Amino acid sequence: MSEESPAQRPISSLADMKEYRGIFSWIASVDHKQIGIMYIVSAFVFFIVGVGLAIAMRIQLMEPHAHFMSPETYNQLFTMHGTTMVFLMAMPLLFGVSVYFVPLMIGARDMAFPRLNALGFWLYFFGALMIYFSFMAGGAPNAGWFSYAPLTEKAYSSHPGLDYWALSLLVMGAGSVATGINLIVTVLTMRTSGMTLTRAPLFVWMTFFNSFLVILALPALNAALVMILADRQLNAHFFSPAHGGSALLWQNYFWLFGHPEVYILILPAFGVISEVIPVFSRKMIYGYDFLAASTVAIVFLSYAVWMHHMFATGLSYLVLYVFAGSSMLIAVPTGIKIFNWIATMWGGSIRFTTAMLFATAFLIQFTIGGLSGVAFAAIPIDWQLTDSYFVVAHIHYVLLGGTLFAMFAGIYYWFPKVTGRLLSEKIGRLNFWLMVIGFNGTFFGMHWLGAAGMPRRAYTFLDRPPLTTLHLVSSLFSFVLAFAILVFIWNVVRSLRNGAVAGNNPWDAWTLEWTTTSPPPVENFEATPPARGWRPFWDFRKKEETDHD
Ligand code: HEM
Ligand SMILES: [Cu+2]
Repeated sequence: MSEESPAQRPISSLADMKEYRGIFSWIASVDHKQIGIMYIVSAFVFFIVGVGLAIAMRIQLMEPHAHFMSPETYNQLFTMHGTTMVFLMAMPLLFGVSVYFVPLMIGARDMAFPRLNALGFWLYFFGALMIYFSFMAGGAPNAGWFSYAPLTEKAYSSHPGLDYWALSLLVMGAGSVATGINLIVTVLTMRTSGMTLTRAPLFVWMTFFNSFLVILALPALNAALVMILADRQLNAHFFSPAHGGSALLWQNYFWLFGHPEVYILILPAFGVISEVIPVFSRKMIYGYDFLAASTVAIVFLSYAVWMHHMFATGLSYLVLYVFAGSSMLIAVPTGIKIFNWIATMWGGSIRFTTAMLFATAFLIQFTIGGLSGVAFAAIPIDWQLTDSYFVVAHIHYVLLGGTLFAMFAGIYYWFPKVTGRLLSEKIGRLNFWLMVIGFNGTFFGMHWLGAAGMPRRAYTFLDRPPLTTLHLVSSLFSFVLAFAILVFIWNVVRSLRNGAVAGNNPWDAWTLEWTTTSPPPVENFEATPPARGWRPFWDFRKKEETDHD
């Protein structure tokens, strides 16, 4: 009986991989690529949910005095939207891309601790399910994504939503620390021969530094979450002023975590941009050393700025000045990066693929978000605009116009490696332009809304000319944004089945993940080419060409 050996058939899509067949092969997996895919898919599902919550809010805010939902429902929705986008979407998406690509880019067969990797994912997964369970257990958390005390006291929020919030973030926080440690050890110990740290791709550098942020920042949150649970369940009084506790203590804990967290959400995105821009400009990255070194500066400085979230709490002038100064300082290393990316594009022969379009939009939108951030570092501006829609505009320019656009660049760039199929460039372009228009239309006007006095987290507003018009415009464009995401899903579904077969290296890129098949086999490489420079695959092929001459 003759039997075709599956190993001899060319593998050109995930469905061809017999090792990945059946649900059990996923649940029991310790393969970094399967875990990466599970992170990315789960994060995307929660992204859709988070967008759904946002659209519901935008419907409520489409006209003044609307009754689409109650004020309490609105509180739950913005809390769940912010929490979902930060903890259930952005972080796991970045972790997924990191655990998938870091081993491939350094020429390793897996992460340093594959089982710990699986543990990190499942802690995230069940933590995420737990927080959504709160909707069925009396009500979702309702105190905002940073749950300021005393709103977390039982007297203010008696249903168990906030207990679910604290417990689920704690579970996910433990998983994040595990994954952070795993990534650090992987980068330190698993690099292929010849790949010194100073030859590691910038995405690897950024993930490496980012993991230090993760393991140093999340414990501050985890500790404070334990205190919230003690306050709510055991009648402790860490954060209740009426009983000698301190509400500001929570703010200090939260932002000592929270500000590094915003860098946790952006550094891997910087890494993606640092891979995409050189490949599609056909040039070496400009200022590799500066890009890496400025990241170290960001890591240190990000622990010295947290009180800029607390300028309105009555701090002493000395504290105000110190934190205003450090917050402006952190713009410098960030500005260096923007300069380096632009210098990389300068004079290059740019190919505006969908990935490159997203990367370019990232540069512009992230700069706008960065500038409104620097504006907040000026104390009087902060006093005027804090807790207004200006903040809502700022966070979305950084997290959506920045991180998410960078991740879309990464998805269009790496999708062929993960699935073996190229995404359609035609639908990609439609996806891109709808997203740029929808995003800027929804959020740019919010700067004005904030300046006009519209407070954030308000379920309705007065019928005054600038507010009524600006809210209506924002809501209409948010539908365009949601539609853009549907177009993306259509592209993914269509391309998984009928997309062009990618081959090993569709973009003529030069990092090691492109040396292996798409999708890569279970242990990634038959044999890894040693790294002799910053562009190991490129050097390797150059050498082969000269050898043949
Ligand atoms: C379709 C896309 C999105 C729309 C239409 C949208 C809309 C909104 C709205 C209406 C609010 C509440 C404003 C308020 O009442 O204060 C909000 C808050 C927020 N959004 Fe989004 N958003 C979107 C995507 C995102 C993404 C991708 C992220 C992060 C990666 C994000 C992070 C946040 C955060 C952190 C808050 C603050 C929540 C809080 O006040 O506790 N959003 N967004
Ligand atoms: Cu901050």
